Amino acid sequence: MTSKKRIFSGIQPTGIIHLGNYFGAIYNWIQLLKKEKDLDVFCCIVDYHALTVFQKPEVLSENIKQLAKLYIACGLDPSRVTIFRQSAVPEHTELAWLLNCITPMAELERMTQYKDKSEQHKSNINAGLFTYPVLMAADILLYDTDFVPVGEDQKQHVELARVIAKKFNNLYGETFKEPGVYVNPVSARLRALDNPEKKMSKSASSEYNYISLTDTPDIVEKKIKKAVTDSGSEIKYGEARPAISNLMTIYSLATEMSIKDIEKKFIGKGYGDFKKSLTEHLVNFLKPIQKKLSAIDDNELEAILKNGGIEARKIASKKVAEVREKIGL
Ligand code: AQP
Repeated sequence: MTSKKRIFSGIQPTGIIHLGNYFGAIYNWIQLLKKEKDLDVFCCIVDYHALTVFQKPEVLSENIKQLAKLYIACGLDPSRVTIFRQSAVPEHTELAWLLNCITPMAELERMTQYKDKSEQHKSNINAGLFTYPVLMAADILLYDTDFVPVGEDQKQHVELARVIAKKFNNLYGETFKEPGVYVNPVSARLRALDNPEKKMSKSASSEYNYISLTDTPDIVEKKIKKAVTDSGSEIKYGEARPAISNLMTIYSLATEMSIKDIEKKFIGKGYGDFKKSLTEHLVNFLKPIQKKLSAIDDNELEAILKNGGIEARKIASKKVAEVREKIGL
């Protein structure tokens, strides 16, 4: 096992990533990297997970490339982190099968994301959607991960990975590290701009649900203008005011201003002023990411992904060999 602390996390290439994916996941990976110099970080493009919802092949391959570029454009330095495609490391699916055979159905039936996604995709409730958390457990456990930084919606899946690790260790002897979970309380769950009852989601049916990292200034302006607000007109944070509180959270994340300071700044002003200012800050926030994104070369990206896959496989293949031996295969 590694002496360095290791983190593993991934994002599905199911669309262009949004502010929720950025602040709920990527931002935390970067902060952890800044805080701890001696950290081993695995940033995966979980393309097998994406297949639990039908993806058009040409769109999927574009989304995989775009997500890898966005990782880099957001500040993940390929010389410090391992960026790779899940499908480039076959040990993920091999371990998933082995773990499937010790995972109780009842545990999977409790998963809220399975229930939500089955509700959203009634015509395609496939077995992969049901066993998705086992593949995610395999992703995490393959690398002796110390902790997994995720948004709130994925917390239950990381907890299941712990349960599966414990069960395997009890049956076959100490093999897997039980991973911890890290959820940033401020950005744990950014809500949809068009419905604060729902979370921001890249595969939402309306583009007014989210701000993508590639949205142009015009689109950001249009989306923020259309974003729903609560009754009343005050810029005040509170549980009874989920829509404006969500926009204030986004404001705070993009500007690093505290909620209190934002409230003070907008005393006596209305939603119009607030939205105009939020738009300006978001455009400025996205500008450097988009600039960096447009400068990434396709061939260079391919080399980064290839190398990432080779590095990941070195660790994953050792772990699977150990597991096979313990099981008696
Ligand atoms: N709204 C959100 N707020 C905070 N964090 C979020 N995450 C997702 N949505 C929010 C976090 O982003 C990481 C990557 O998520 P994912 O792509 O693996 O799948 P997801 O959680 O299902 O995200 P989406 O955007 O809703 O994708 P689709 O539409 O394909 O289902 C995770 O750490 C997640 O917690």
